[in-house]
Amino acid sequence: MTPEQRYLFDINGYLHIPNVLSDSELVAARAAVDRYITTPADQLPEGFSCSEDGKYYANGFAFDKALEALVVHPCLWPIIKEFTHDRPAFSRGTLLVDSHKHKPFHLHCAREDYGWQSTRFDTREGRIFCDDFVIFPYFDDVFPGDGGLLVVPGSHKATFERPAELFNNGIISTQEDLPAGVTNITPRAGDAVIITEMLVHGTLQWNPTDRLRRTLVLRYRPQFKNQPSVPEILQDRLSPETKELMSHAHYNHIKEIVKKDVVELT
Ligand SMILES: O=C(O)CCC(=O)C(=O)O
Repeated sequence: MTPEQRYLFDINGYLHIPNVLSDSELVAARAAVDRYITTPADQLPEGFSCSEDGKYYANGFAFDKALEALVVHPCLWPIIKEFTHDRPAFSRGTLLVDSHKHKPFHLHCAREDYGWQSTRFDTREGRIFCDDFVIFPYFDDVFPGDGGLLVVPGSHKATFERPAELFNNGIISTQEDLPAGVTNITPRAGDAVIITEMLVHGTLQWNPTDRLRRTLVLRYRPQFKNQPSVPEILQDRLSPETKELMSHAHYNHIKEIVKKDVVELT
């Protein structure tokens, strides 16, 4: 993690990293995403399915090695290790497909939904610690005016309750309604966005009718807090490195993958 990334994540609670995926990684990832979302439901392998509203594709990360590799992408791996103080675990990775037919997601965060004890953000020994964070690698361009991810920068450090009526009660449908203090993030295909679940976030309505907003929702926790939630049936598809990363482990245990600067899936 670079000093610039650490500084920005500390003050904002999120980080937008451009060009995480190379051109060939993006092409392979997009092909895998296309294949998942165009496969008829009754022909999908066990463990893969789409929600009724067509927005969430279960276990998208495990559908293809091009997607599984993103879980430990070399641009992200140092950050995953830092945030967990070298005790990382991956809990799940849904494929999110947002279209103009889907409703926007009201502003929310783990602290508001589950209480302040549920999630922590801290800095120690010159490093950031987060016990619940999400990485979104983007497969499509998002341009200003399109809609998509909203954040309230700095809200991960809030010590007061967010007044219910602030930010239009957390329901922000259009760009025109965007209140001061709320930011719309517009990543390009191949970029990644990282947020702590303590950050207040939501979405704007996706406006384009000819383009989708597709991203993986990759969720991480420290290994001693992790409750792996990937179904048993998918275990055989996964590389040993991913399985080790998903495993629950003691506070003092150092996983073999953590000893690596770069993790290659075997
Ligand atoms: O659609 C998005 O980009 C954000 C999704 C979200 O807020 C969530 O999964 O909690």
